[in-house]
Amino acid sequence: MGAKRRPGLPTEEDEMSRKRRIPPGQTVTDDFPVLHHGSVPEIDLATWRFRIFGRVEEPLEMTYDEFRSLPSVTQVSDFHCVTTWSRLDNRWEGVASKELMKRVRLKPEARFVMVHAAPDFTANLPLEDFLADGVLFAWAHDRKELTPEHGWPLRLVVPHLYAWKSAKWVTGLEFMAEDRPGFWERRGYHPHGDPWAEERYGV
Ligand SMILES: Nc1nc2c(c(=O)[nH]1)N[C@H]1C(S)=C(S)[C@@H](COP(=O)(O)O)O[C@H]1N2
Ligand SMILES: [Mo]
Repeated sequence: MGAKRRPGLPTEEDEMSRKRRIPPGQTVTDDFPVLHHGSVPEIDLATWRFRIFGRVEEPLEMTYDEFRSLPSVTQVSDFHCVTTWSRLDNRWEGVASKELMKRVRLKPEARFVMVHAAPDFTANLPLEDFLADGVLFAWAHDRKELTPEHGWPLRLVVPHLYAWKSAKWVTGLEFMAEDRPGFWERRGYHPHGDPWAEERYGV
């Protein structure tokens, strides 16, 4: 059924659907650029902790082994950096935000989350964006363990927002009643960062 495929050659339909996945003003790259503020932190798994605090009934602290033993998923998604490169079909492996949140009881007023990461990095998200499909804490990319420069031992992936929300070297989550700007948001980036609406800078 449908159009005949010549193996290895993309059909016109493939090209069209690929184009539909590229937000306005973005250009696809096959590389995996490394982008962050500061230098790659040195992380010791023995002392690494993931902390959940703020507007929660009980704060939570997890070791790396505990985090890695949570039920994991593999998800393929696109990655859009505000500096205009997009990388399609990234295969991430890790723990879905929804899975992690089965272990957390939020206070009723919790509506936003501040993602905390090394070195001194933060990114804010509305709860519904944090809990969206495709959001996960990843330790592997394209079947390989993350490299230090891409966020090993753990990074957040929020594929439906610009990649500055996808904090590398995550260390915890702070649940908040009110929104507060994170690292880039304080420096002029948009508080939300939807690539389809080109929420790049300012409000
Ligand atoms: N901890 C931390 N995470 C970060 C950043 C950062 O400066 N510090 N930069 C973000 C930005 S702007 C982008 S585009 C992506 C890039 O991820 P990559 O280096 O794996 O491509 O990481 C995001 N995560
Ligand atoms: Mo970015």
